Amino acid sequence: MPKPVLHDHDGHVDDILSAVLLWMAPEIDLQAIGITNGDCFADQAYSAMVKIATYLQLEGAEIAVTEDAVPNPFPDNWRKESFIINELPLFSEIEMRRSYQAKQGRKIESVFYDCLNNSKTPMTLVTTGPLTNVAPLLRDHPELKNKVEEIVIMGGAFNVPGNVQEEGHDGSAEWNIYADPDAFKVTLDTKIPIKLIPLDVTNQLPVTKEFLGLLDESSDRSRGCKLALRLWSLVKGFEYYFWDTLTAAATIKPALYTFKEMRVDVATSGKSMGKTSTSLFGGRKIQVATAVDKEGFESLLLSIFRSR
Ligand code: AGV
Ligand code: CA
Repeated sequence: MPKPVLHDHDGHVDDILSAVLLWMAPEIDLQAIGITNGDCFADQAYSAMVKIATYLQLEGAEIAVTEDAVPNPFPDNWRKESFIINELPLFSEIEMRRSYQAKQGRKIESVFYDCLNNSKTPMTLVTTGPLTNVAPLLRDHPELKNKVEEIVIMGGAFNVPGNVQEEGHDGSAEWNIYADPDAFKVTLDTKIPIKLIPLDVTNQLPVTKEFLGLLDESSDRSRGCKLALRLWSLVKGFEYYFWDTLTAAATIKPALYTFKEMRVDVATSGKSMGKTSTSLFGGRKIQVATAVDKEGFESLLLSIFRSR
C-alpha cells in the first residue's frame, strides 16, 4: 500500500519539484501540500503549485498555504524566484484555463490537522522548509502523535559549514533551521521519529549539467522532464544542490540512504542561531542521513519525471 504523506514546503525550485516527485511516485499517496512563506512569496508559490498540478494533470492532494512570516526571513532575491516560476510561459497553454484547484488555499494547519485526524494509518510528514507551521500543530495537538509515523526533514549541518550568510551570524547554520530554530526545537521535543537530511549529505550532490542534459533528452515527450529542466535551469547559474529532492527521495526509497542514530540539539539564539549539533548524552535521538547512493538517486528522479 502506498505510504500516506503530507508535504510542507517553502516554494523554491527544489521544493516544488519535491512535491511533484512525491505526487507522481507510485510508492507515495500524497494527500496534502502546505506552502510556507519561507524561500518564496507564499501567494506566488501557491499559484505556481496549482498551475503545475494542472499542467501535469495530477490529482487528489489538497494544496494549502500559510502567509505568516517566518521569524528569520530568507533573502529577498531567493524569494523573488517564486514570481518567475509563477509566470513561466509553460503555463500559458490552453488547457491551463481549467485550474486544478480554483478556490483559495485553506490554511496549512487546518488541512494537515484534518488529514491526520481522519487518517486510519499513521502518516509521514515531509518538510523541506522551516517548521513554522508544522511545529505548533504538533505541539498544540499532542493527540496527533500516534497519527504521525515519522517526520522527514531537510535541514541542519554537522561536520560541514552552514549556508546562512547574514550579518552577525557565524555561518554555522543551515537555512531551514535558522529561519525558525524554535520550531525545530519544538519538533525535536515531540518524540515523533525523525529522519534528517542535512547539508553533510546534500553537499555531495550538486545539480549537474549532465543531469539537466538527461532531462533535456526526454523533455519533448515528457512534461515532467520539461518542467524539471525549466525550473532547474532558472537556478543553474549558482551552486544549487539536490537538497529537497534528496529529502523526497529519502521518503520514496529510504534504502538508497545510510542513516546513523545521533543525539541532536539546536542553538535557538546567539551568533550560531539555528546551528545543529550532536552530543553523546544530551539532545534527542534521531536518524541522520550520512550517505546516499548517487546513481540510484538520479535514476529514481529520472524515472519518476519521465512517467508524465
Ligand atoms: O538550505 C537549503 C534549503 C532547501 O530547502 N533552501 C534551498 C532548498 O529549498 C535554502 C537555500 C540555501 N541556498 C540557497 C537556498 C540558494 N542559493 N538559493 C535558494 N535557496
Ligand atoms: Ca526548501
